[in-house]
Amino acid sequence: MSASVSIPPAPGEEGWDILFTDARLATMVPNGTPYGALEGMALAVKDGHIAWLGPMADLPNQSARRLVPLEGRWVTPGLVDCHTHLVHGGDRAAEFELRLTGASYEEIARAGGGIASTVAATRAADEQALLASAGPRLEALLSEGVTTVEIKSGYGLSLDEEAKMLRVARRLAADYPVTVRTTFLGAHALPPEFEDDRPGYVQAVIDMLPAIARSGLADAVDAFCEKIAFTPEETARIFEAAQALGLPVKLHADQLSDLGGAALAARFKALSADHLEYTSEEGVAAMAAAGTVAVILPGAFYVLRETQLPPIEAFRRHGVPMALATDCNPGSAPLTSPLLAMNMACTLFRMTPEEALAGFTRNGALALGLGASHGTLEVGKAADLAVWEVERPGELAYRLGFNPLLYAIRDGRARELPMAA
Ligand code: DI6
Ligand code: FE
Repeated sequence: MSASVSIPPAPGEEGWDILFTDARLATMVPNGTPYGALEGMALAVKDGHIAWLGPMADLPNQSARRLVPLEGRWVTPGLVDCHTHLVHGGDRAAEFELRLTGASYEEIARAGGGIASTVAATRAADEQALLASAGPRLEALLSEGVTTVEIKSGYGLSLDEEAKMLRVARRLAADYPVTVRTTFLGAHALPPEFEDDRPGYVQAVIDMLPAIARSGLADAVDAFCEKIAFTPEETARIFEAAQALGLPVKLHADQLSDLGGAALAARFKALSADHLEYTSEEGVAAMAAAGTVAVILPGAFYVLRETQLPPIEAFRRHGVPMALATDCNPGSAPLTSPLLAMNMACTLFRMTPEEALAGFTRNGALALGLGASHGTLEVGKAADLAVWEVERPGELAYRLGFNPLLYAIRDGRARELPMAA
């Protein structure tokens, strides 16, 4: 077998860039087998895409510039972290301590701490400083196999400051081996200059949208629909404006109370509704009908010591795809470990390890509108792969604080290929 693949390409003949042999693939393509698993497989990469995938015995006589024998190791799609607030100034460690002495997230937010304190720190930081502070957080995600990440604005709360955050997110995409999708979250909180003028700020967000759309800095628009943030009516106005500009929407919905956020997201055919602890059966049904993905965020649930469980069983019954994400943010989820998020989803929410991995691959991609190009191992999709030193894929959700990633490949490129022949 290896003789047939080590022949260099003849002049004019295009060979593969990389050929992985003897792999176990968790394709995450629903094929009746857990994890869409296929064993004894080869996978070839060409021009950043999966060019061929099949049993070793069927491997065509095709040259490859690099041969990587995997010796039975498991390969999953590169992980997709579809909900983060990775770019922000400062931290909220002091607030963490306050909460430990009894103050609630809502009390802190109402007293001007919480998101508002991160807004002040983010406004005070220049792009270079934001880039420098986001870098290590992004590195932590990459070290656990993330190849696609969504990054929200939402701590700037003016056109210039939101654009600054989004530019930093785009810079991260240029500086690191990761695909970045950006989301404009102007409707995250009231900035201090609009403290007593909610309608004024909602209008200001609507007025920011055309410039945001023109700039190409945002791939989607999000809002925080909650008693401590924006009402369903305000959210709907912002979504109408976003849709008129051709921007898809997503929503922080039903995290702390049931405001009908899931149904609202569904009404706008949102890519996703996120959090969803308080979502009703009607909300779940509306999401199913609209094709809106449920993004489950166990990190925030854990940190805020919430007790209301998201309706996982209802999502299953209605066939709503469940994505999973870190929600990496300085307040409710200072979490940069997708593997720990998978464990939390299983331990706290009784999701299965397979659902947890689907949440960080196939369904994470769906939540970003990238279902056609990312999230599964299939010919034609991006060659985004993670290679793991595990005996079975369920181990990814099983351990706490242990990282079995050998290496990740994004668009067919690795920072290093330790086992390259
Ligand atoms: N929900 C969240 O999980 C984050 N924002 C939001 O709307 C929390 C943001 C923060 O506390 O800084
Ligand atoms: Fe969030």
